[in-house]
Amino acid sequence: MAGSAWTSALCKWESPDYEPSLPVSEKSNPLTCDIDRASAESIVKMLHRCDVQMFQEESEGTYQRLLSDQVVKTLAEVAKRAELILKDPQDSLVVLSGCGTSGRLAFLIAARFNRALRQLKQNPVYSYIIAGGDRALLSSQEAPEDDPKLGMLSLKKVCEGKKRVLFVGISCGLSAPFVAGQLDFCLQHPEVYTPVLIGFNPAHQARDEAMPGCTFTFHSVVQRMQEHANAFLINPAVGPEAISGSSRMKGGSATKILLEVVLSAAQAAAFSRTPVTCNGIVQHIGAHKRTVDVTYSECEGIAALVEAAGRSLQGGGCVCYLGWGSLAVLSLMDASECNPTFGADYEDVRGFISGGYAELNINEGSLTSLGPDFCIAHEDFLHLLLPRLTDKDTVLLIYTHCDDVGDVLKLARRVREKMVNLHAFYHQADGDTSAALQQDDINKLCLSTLNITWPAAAMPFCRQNRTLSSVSVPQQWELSTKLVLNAVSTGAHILKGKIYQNHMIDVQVTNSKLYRRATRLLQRLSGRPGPQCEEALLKAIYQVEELTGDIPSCDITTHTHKARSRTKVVPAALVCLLTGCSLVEAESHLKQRPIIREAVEELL
Ligand code: S6P
Repeated sequence: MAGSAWTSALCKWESPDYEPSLPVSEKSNPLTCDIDRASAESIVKMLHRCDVQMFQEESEGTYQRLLSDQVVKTLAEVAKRAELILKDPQDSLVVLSGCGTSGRLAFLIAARFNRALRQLKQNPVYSYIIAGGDRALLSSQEAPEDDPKLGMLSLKKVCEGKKRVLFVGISCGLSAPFVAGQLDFCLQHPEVYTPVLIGFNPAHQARDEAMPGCTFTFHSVVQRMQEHANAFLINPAVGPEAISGSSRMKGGSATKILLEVVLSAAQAAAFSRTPVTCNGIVQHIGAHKRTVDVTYSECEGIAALVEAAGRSLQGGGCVCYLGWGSLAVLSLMDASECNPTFGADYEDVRGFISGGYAELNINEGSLTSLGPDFCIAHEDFLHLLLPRLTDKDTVLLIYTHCDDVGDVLKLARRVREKMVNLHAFYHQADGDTSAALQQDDINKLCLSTLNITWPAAAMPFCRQNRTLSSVSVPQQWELSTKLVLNAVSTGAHILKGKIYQNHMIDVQVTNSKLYRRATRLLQRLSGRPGPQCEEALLKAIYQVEELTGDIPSCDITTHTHKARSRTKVVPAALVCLLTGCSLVEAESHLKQRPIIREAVEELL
């Protein structure tokens, strides 16, 4: 796309006429409307442009952005609240909470900042909550997101006996009832709780839909927060997602950036006599922007991974991430998101972490008893998966030069004995040659190697101090790794034909947000009225040709519960709407054309 056309596409979504009924987080991104027909390299370039939108400046009269004065001011205020708790942690807690990706990031950040405190011989003050409990860190648990009471109860439990709590609720779409229940509870107990909400829609776009057993909506909670002197709303717009509604991508990245900016500033103020300032916050956000740029400057290397993973998924193979340290946590997260996002099987994309649950260190300990999909150690990979792998599958090693590169090499050799489709993705400081020989050996074993080299000036802390620099190295590696893995899994599913334009059609309809999104998508693609689309969706969910009995009068929770055991409901409903055929015929049409994009294109 030429320069000016690109600039106008970059900002097109901000126009009041652009998909006016949708909140920013659900709009489709004009930059990616052809992503379904793009090559691996073009996909990566499109994702780069979308990510750049996170850091765009506020244009007058439109949305507030990451670097808007008000956002930066609020970030500084929240950092000061966190600083107070760090200085006087007795009976106090900082709780980070969310659903899906937002909850996974709450875990990642709470774990890292607690680790930093322990290194300073301080007691941990951070706790995380994820809807659905720890199993949701590793698998798709979308239903608990709809339960405001569950959110409230889990917050109460974590905070038992505490006298002061800084609560950070994360909901990218300002929509999750689970988080709304928690914020409502905080507002009712201001003597203990200071509520903070992180999301990426303007306040008036917060979801205004009744929730089971509640007199409030997410929207009304946000309004109450706006009127409350002791509540904070951090909600810059970051632009629509590359795949509509896929908030694991920019929403997740921006959540990570915001939490790190706030908590790093608080830690530096509490322990390094560096007061929280707006300028410091702006600098820190700028460093994250550079991380995005450095990462995407390796477009070719990322595209090679997208292509390899895409080929594997197309050929019925799988993609395995073998990671070390916190980068492995990001790989577990990325893999777990493929099921709800692309309707993928849990075996399609899997993550493994060196050290398994001992390294992960989650609230509930080891979850291996839940079944093979919860076996996440490298040993599990070697015993359960490697014997079955062939050259059709892709294995990706993910590490940094601060990890045990000798161990990486050992594992690379084991994998290579079985299959050739092995790739490496690692971070390194410019000029760091400490593991050069081993790295050479790894390179020889791999079909492709993506090496992101970071300027040495930004990396003075490798090994020794990985914690308190305002722009710490792990933060850069992690964000960079998140971007690359999101590109790999999203790109691979696009190449597999799972996306139509920039919409995920085969979305799992497992909570109310996804149910509404599915209905809207059917309307958009079929041009039929909403009620007719909802009827088609329900027929596909219940697998009936006619809606009889009490199905139409059941609530969304009942529908989404039923949908859990069903696959391809949205594509089937779409085929019925477009052709007028029966559900049985639609399902057989989809069986003959498993590539959803082609099945849909043929009918449109
Ligand atoms: C989205 C991801 C979901 C969301 C979850 C919470 O790509 O698959 O699991 O993270 O639905 O969304 P939100 O808007 O409350 O942060």
